[in-house]
Amino acid sequence: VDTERLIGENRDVWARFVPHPYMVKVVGDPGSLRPWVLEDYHFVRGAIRFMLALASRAPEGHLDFLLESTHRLATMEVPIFLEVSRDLGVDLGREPSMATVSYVSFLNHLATSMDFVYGAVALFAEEWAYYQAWKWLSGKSQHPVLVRLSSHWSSREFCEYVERLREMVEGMQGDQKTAAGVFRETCRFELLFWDSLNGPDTH
Ligand code: MP5
Repeated sequence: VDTERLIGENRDVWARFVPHPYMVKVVGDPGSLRPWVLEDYHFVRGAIRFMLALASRAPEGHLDFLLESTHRLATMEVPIFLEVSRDLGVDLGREPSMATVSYVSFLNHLATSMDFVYGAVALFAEEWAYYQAWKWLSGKSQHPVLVRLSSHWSSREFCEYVERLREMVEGMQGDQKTAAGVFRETCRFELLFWDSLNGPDTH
């Protein structure tokens, strides 16, 4: 699968969330990050299940990488949400928006009913999207919560992880047209996720 092409074909979508107007708002007013904390906590809990489902179908050579990646979410990212929710006073027990629910069920659907390569394409797309979004924010605010978050998703380690995902997808056989459809839908879900943070659904 040609990842350069996947990225190139979706520049219109990237342009709408790097930077997203919500991110721009957060730089000026870090308190407006509260709905994101709730939504992304639920997204990450769902992403853990997605990655486990994907791992269960992984070719032998990619199994350990997927398990390590899932473990990283559970042990490194989930604690960030617990910490940030305390700092900003967010109740993580509230229910997520339908944008988050549908994004997660889309990912789980891919992992359980399509060939491994297409789930891997979606995983690459969502991680790449986050790397781009938080790299944009990096250095733009001194607020400790924003520094904490952007230093995680724009770190060198995270960048290397996204590159490993890209290499995995690049090295796999798959139908480029189907991969392009999955990649684009994932990018559009990512955009919907950010858009909904500005909307009434999450409040
Ligand atoms: C990611 C995320 C990155 N946390 N939230 C959204 C909406 N998209 C992508 O994924 P991960 O697995 O948390 O690094």
